[in-house]
Amino acid sequence: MSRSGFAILVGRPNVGKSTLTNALVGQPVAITSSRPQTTRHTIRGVLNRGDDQLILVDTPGIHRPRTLLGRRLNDLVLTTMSEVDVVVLCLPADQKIGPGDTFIAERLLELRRQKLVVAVTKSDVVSRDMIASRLMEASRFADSMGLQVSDFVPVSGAEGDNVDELAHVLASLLPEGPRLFGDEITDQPERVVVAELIRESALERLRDELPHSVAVDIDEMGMREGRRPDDPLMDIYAVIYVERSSQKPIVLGRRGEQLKAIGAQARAKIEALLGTRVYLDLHVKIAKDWQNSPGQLRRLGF
Ligand SMILES: Nc1nc2c(ncn2[C@@H]2O[C@H](COP(=O)(O)OP(=O)(O)OP(=O)(O)O)[C@@H](O)[C@H]2O)c(=O)[nH]1
Ligand SMILES: [Mg+2]
Repeated sequence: MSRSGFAILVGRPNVGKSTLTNALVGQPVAITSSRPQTTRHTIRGVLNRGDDQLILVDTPGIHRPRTLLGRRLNDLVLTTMSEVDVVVLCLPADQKIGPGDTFIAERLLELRRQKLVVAVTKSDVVSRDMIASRLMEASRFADSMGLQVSDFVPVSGAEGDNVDELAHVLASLLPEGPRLFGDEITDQPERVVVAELIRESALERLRDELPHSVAVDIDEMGMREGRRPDDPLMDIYAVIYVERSSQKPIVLGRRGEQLKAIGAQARAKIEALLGTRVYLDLHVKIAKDWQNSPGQLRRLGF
């Protein structure tokens, strides 16, 4: 009998959840960056293993919220956790377990039905001995919290180490049942993926606190009419929103060079994803204090 179901990856910001999700799926479905709080949605990626189907749910890092957006994202993760089959708590191998993990573990105690797996992530950045002691530490932590853990798996999403083993462990914990998804690898609409790729390019280029202030919205997206069938072109009109007027010139850069570079980088990624040439029209606008404004959050899809 085949197994199918959902496994959610949870943990503090920046512990490697999205990198691991992409590694498990085998293709990028979630953007990643060195900045904490990169992921802002629950993102589903599908892995078919023989007859089994494992649906991974990447989530925003759970953190002490400083904005309305932060509170919404925490609530989103906590609600989504109660709807899946397996919860994967991600603890990075290069950091000690701390109060942020305790906060998450307390939420896990409230779950009834879900199986729990601990992934010790970023295993490539520490020695074998260190991995062993992290696994022990994680096991003591789970005991002290009163958490029942089905398995502890060291893994590196970046290097691919032990990713298949983790997939095997997760699939074995799923309920029996037929596939829930067809051939798609993610449930995200194309325009969401495109907006995320633009935001990823902005995150890579912008410094300091600015990445948190950026949101991307697609105004319009469609094939250009009147093109030869063998040379299609997609038009994409997108807006990068910042929170304050002082941030706009930073995103634009001198003579608009920063924005141009963000656009060029994003366009290459979008063309690779969609397999067609793209005309990307990017503008910067101010959505005043959007992370704390219910109206702006709604408009931006939160
Ligand atoms: N060396 C190493 N780096 C990793 C690994 N996984 C993630 N990283 C790096 O850690 C940083 C954060 O990775 P993400 O996958 O974006 O982390 P996340 O948990 O999704 O972060 P949020 O979405 O902000 O909660 C990025 O710079 C990654 O390149 C890993 O297995 N090994
Ligand atoms: Mg992420």
